[in-house]
Amino acid sequence: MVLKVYGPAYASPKRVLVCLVEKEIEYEVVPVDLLKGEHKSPEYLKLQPFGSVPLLQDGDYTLFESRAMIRYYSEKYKSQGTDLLGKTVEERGLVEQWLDVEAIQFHPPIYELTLQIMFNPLLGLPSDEKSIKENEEKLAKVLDIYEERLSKSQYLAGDFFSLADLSHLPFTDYLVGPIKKEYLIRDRKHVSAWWDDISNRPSWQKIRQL
Ligand SMILES: N[C@@H](CCC(=O)N[C@@H](CS)C(=O)NCC(=O)O)C(=O)O
Repeated sequence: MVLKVYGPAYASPKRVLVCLVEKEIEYEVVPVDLLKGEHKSPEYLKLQPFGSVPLLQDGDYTLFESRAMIRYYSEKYKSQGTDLLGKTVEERGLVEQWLDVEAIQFHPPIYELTLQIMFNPLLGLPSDEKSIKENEEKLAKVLDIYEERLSKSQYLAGDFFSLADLSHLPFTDYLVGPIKKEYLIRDRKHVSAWWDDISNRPSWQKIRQL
């Protein structure tokens, strides 16, 4: 049975889909319209009690939380497709470290910019300029640390592409696209080269169009 990923149009599900493409795992997508509130329906909440996408069904096995999904499939199919976890436990430790940095440091400000600049207008809500300014500044500080790190290694966890890099793809794509803050990437030489490298991977070029 082919695994199903719910909500392919949105950024967090795309984190999972790009990983499945790198790992050469077949999948089906199930559309979920957040603007119509389909993620809050009683049937959906039975499967994903927090009411967000992605949700993944692999036969009888159900997962939510996109980063849990990418860790699970990268481990389960370690020797298939691109190895996204590193070759040694030390490399794995660095992959986990930078994956956590993405989730804990990078994601909160970029998610707030996404809500304020992209989604509030779609929902007819005002954008909070103070929040935009504060989160832009927070993200700039995080990217300064990335710039330093990427001046020493080609990718975040070392000289190999990993889940740590992949996890940044969907929301950074919003940042340089509809959020219109590409300068945050382009003003930093090493971050800019890293972004060109990872965003031009065929896996991401395929998934970003969904
Ligand atoms: N930590 C969750 C976050 C998922 C998330 O924020 N999903 C967004 C779409 S990108 C969503 O469903 N937003 C609607 C909502 O939470 O009500 C994950 O990584 O899976």
